[in-house]
Amino acid sequence: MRDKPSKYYVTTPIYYVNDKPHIGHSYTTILADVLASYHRLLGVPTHFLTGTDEHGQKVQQAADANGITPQEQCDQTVVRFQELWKRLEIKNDDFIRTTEERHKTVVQQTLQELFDRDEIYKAEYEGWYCVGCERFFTEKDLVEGNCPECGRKVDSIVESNYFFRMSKYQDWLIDYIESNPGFIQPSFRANETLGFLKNKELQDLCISRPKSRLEWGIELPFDAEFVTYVWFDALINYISAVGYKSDEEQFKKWWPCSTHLIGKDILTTHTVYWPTMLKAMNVEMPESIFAHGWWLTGRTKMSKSLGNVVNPMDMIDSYGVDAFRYFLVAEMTLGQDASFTEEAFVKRYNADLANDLGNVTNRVLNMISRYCDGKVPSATKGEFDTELEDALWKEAVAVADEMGSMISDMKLDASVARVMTVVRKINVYLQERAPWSLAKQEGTERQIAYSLYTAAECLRVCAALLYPVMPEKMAALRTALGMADAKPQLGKLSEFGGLVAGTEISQPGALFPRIEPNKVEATSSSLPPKKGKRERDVVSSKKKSDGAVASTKDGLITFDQVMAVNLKTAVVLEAEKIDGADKLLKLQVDLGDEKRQLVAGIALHYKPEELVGKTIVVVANLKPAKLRGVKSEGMLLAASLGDSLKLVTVEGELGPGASVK
Ligand code: ME8
Repeated sequence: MRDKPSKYYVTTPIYYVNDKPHIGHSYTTILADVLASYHRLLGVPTHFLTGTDEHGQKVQQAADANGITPQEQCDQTVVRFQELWKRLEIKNDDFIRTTEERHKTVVQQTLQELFDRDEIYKAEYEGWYCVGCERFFTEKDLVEGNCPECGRKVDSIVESNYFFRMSKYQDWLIDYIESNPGFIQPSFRANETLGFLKNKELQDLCISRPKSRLEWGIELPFDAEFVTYVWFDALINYISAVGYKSDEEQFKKWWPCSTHLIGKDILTTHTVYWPTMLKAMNVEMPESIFAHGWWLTGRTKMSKSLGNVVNPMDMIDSYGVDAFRYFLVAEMTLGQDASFTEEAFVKRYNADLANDLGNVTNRVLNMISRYCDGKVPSATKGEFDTELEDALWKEAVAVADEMGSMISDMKLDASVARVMTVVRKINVYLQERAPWSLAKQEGTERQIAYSLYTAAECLRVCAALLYPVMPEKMAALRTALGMADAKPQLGKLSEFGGLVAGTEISQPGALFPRIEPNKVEATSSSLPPKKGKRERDVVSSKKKSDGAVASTKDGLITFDQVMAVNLKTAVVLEAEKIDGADKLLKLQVDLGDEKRQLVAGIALHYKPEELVGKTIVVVANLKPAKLRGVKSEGMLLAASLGDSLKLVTVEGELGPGASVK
């Protein structure tokens, strides 16, 4: 593990309030939240800033289109960002709006100071302007006569404006980037900026807009005819929010920023404009600027202006916050682009969360219930071999130790993948150690206890490491494991013995219920279903008041009614007779993402030992009931004719949890 930093200050871009947020905005904000949470849990003083960029032409245009004032546009849209961050469990320490006085004052003071020092001057400008990017370009910059950034049409403009002497910092900036390899990350983005700086003469930056063209902005303190260029205003949020020119102590505490997280679309503004502005202001450089890739729809960037965005609220409604956060972090290799499809979401959810993590959680908790009276067992070694347990714990410690460097190297997706390998190893370990077989032998209580304690300890480590990504579910898992504090302390992870023997565990229910992939295919291609679609699919059949599914007058049922029955394959793990009930067998079955107990009236047709290992078909959404006082959580399917009865099975190797349609 690397040394802990003495403090951690992370920022997201401040988002334009011209439209509602989409998955791209959620992604950057979730990444920042994961990083902030990770550092907080390590005990590092942490500050996480996000906010909204409320000035400029885009906001003015949106307001005009909506028939409201720009301030109304800001006030109405900012709420949508704030609400989404709340739903996404984002724990930012501050939220800055650039229309706030605390920000506007700092921007004006900065402008005045730079103007007084001749870092800003007035000149007549002739050039090309892109409204979309809100940037000026020279004739040479244009690509086939269009904006070199977004490809849209540019307008010819001649006007007086104020300029920041950015060009004089060109050599300094090249040198700074070259001598600080971690400053722009990933390194290929540093090369991109260097390529730009080395191949082109840097121009001075136009930092004003005449009010005759745009009124919505911060007025220049030295010329009331002009407002500030939105980027010059916006970038300053990173320091105005932490006390620059207003609270020296706070500013010293947090600045320089540890990581400015941005999308690759705003690389130039952050790696050329911002460092040169800071240099002119005599303010220290941020430690790093990390540019991630784009979420694409097909091959195109998901963006508000292209209208191909996925609404995060729909995804949360359908699949829950934690699953959504997990997918975004796990699916995109940080720095690269990734394509968003709901099919990919469901695939990863079922594989990683329902099958691996959900399954191992159920197995560990169920076995502790069954073999250890529902209490965390004590782990005392004895006359038995603990090689498997030692190896498993070593793996958990290794991943806990590697986490620090993976986080500081911004390998968030890789760190999640690494934790999942341990989750899978716990599953493999349980299969190998087979506590259920040990339970059939005499005098194995201590070994079973040691085995389940080790598995639960490793699960505790995984839950702690995944906590920053899935705070709700991992808190639930920790509570289920009997941990008093729902929040983990990451510094103490590698000490064996975190779980307290004798503490009662609880059953959290299915943490990650499996999603039926064919439901998704039926409802969408790449975009998510409308609000609550998945839930609606499952419960859409007409119900009578007594809860029975109604059939139509002709005795036929609808397709929806058939689809309301959730049939799944299950593997029989254990089977035994029930005392005093000749016809009944009690089965323990594996449903892929959970274990269940079934009671089935098949004792006259099958011996218990014949059933173990068979793949059967089970009604998985049947209300639990008690048969002869024994709980049954589902029903198996069997075909009968006369006296004979045969279980419904599936052909070939499908395994548990497959949906039967
Ligand atoms: O640029 N994939 O605001 P903005 C991934 N106000 N991330 C995406 C994305 C996508 N398809 N689309 C947007 C601005 N983002 C300025 C920033 S900062 C001083 C001023 C994310 O609302 C990504 O973080 O256009 C990107 O940089 C940001 O949203 C742009 O948000």
